[in-house]
Amino acid sequence: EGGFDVHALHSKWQSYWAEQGTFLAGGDDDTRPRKYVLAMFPYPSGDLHMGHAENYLYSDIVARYWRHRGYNVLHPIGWDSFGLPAENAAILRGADPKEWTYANIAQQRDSMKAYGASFDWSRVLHTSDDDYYRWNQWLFQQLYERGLAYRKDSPVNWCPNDQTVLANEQVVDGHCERCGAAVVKRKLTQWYFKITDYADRLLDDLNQLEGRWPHKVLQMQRNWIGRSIGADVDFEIEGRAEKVTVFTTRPDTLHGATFMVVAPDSDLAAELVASASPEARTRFQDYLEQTQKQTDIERQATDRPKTGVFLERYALNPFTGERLPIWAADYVLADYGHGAVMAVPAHDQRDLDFARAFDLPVKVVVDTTAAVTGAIPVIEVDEDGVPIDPALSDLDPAVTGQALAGEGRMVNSGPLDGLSKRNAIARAIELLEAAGTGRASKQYRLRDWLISRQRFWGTPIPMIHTQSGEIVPVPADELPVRLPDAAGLDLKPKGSSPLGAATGWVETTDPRTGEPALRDPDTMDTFVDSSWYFLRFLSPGNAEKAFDSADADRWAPVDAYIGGVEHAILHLLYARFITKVLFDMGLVDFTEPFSSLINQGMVILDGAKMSKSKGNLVLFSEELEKHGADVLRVALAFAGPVEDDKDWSDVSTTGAFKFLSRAMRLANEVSSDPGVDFAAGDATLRRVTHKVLADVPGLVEQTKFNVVVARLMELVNAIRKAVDGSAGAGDPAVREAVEATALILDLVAPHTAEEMWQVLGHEGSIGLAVWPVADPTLLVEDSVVAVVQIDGKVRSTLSVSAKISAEELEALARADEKVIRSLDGREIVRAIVRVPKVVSFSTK
Ligand code: ANZ
Repeated sequence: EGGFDVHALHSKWQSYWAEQGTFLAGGDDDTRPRKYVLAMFPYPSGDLHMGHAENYLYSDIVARYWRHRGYNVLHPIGWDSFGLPAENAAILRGADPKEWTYANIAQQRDSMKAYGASFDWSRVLHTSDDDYYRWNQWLFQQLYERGLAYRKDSPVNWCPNDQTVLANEQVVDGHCERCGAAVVKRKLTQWYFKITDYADRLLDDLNQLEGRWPHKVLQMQRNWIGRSIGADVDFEIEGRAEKVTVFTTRPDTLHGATFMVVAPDSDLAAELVASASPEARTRFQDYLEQTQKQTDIERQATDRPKTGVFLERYALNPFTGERLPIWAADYVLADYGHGAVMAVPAHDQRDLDFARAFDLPVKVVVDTTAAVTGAIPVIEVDEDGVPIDPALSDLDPAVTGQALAGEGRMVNSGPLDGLSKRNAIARAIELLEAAGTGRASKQYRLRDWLISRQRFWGTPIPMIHTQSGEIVPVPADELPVRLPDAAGLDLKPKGSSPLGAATGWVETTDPRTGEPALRDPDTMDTFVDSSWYFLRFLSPGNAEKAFDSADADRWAPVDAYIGGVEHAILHLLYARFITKVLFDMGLVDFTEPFSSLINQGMVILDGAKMSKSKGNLVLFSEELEKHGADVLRVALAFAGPVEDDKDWSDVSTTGAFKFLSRAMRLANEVSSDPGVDFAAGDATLRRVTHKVLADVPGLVEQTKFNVVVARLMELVNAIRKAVDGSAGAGDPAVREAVEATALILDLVAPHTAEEMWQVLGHEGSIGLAVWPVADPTLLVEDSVVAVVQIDGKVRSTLSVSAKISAEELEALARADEKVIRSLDGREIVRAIVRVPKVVSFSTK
């Protein structure tokens, strides 16, 4: 098939777009409706890879699509350029993280431009630029003023390899999200953002994203926030003035509590054991050390043997007054609920495993036999109307080792007896509240967001530690607090921030008194940078504000956000949180930042994830060099559904090249003039064209980009047939079809599309040409010829849709002129209809 000079074609149009500013978003006076399309911005660690190629292809398809529909589209790009990958790479190479970062950005920018993505290059931002990160500092201080940024001393996730703390969200299965080292706990004073204040809103507002975000992502966020509804119950402790409160989702089972368990690493455990025997104290200390070596995941694993130590103390059951021995065991976590549980071994598997390991009593308080046997629950009662314990020997958890967690009726539970689980929970809470020993309560798995990092390459925390130990904000007019020069600083991770050693930088004065003071040496988690960057794109270069609310009103929220599912929790949750804070500050008028979310699959090779270490990287820049952007883009778009993983070894660049050549050749063959009346063209080809024009918008909006390419391939085949057949290259329908091909092809292969458009005799960029609307009269289904017989003789023929119904066909036949004439007033007594081809009338 005839080829063309791929590289010349690409650079020609890339220069044209740059000169014309084709893809700059329209300004304030642009009256077109707006769309904000955003691809997750990249880290500048090394060159772009095929995952980026996929990401920016999809955002570009969506952006181009809305332009073709007459929208004013904003499709910006920037770099998430602070962070560990850059810093670690810089340490490895003995380079300045700044130089390394900006060199990578330059390289990535070249690749993106060579890819022909329709970005608005006038709005580029880098989070490591001081005119960006000063607004992180502003944001931090805004949160601080509202009590949403605070410091606390608590056990934190510590990566021994990166020598820095990690947010909960950055710990994956007990390991560092970045480097994979096993994460340990350390007690440190750190800065936190109070995301837990927003837990309910973050959870409830997910409902409004249903159908707009992938369901899987919504579910992951729900689980991460993890709201549990239950009760707090206060237990008196023998020999201790203060009560101990536990959180339980099953206050109905309080009569079945037979012991209490506290987290070994809680302050409570240390305090309770202080008055125990020396042997118990030693046992506890040993056990605590063992516990601290374990990750939360290990501690919660259900399949490991239960361990623990008795603290020689007793709690009193608020319902029964029974004495409950208090144990410390690692399956109870210090930072969930109150770090203590009432153990109900008959109905909780973890408690049962523990009770069986240490020979503690098991007391059944829910009769689950009905649920177990599937029978309708019948409560057996004695002559006083008191329910009799069911014969549970074959279900006794103490014997079977299986806790009875299911539904049932309360037994052995005094005033709760006979109630269902749900009613018993409500009743138990009423009783606790009346007695002042408990109350309804909610708990969340979500923890506050730990945002301070002991690393160099990030936003300095804009706070000052005074001599008197106070912490005060850096005055707003002194922002930004710029990073010092990295030269001369030891960036190697050592557990404290490298900035602490930058003497000239860290030493400052108390803004109130002028006395010597120290800057906070930590930097912010880079997820702070990315939590609001989509707003900065709206007001690029604004020196007065992070963003202008009027710009936000015009453009935001983001209409389509495109990126990998690996950001399902971290980034998206933080961006949602900050958006809600900005809403509460009155700076934006929406509460969710991303109206729709598109997750792409991964690009893999021979079934395996690509990675440098495996040596199976397909390099984006090399592929671009080999094939040019359009072939790559078509091949990727055609490779499969957006959300599926795509195996690069199955992706056909040859097929994509042939298809583009075929389309280009057709453009060269068209011999009618621009502006010719399409209506006079070949009807068969016109129908194919208009069907594609009618279907493609829906396909794009449902992100079925691979189907769009398939439909274009069909269209190109149909045109070829028409050109080589009776219609010929001069038929107006051929021009119409080739123009439609170019206009749709522009979504995936913009350079080729521009060239076709020019060859077809059009002025200006095809990227801004509005798509023609499909002509509904050309959209009738494929028609067939139906015959109408009257008393066995064919009297007429009808051209009808192949999908016509019997009723419609009969009605058409009865209304047909020829039929009416042939009937000549005779009455039809019988009609036999065989859709879509035959109608047979009988007359008297
Ligand atoms: C008594 C009980 C009886 C419980 C029963 C469950 C079943 P979720 O759903 O995850 O919120 N719990 C409370 N604090 C804990 C902690 N710090 N570490 C480990 N476990 C803790 O789980 C809530 C349940 O987990 C609570 O309800 C408590 O055990 C336990 F048949 O209380 B339950």
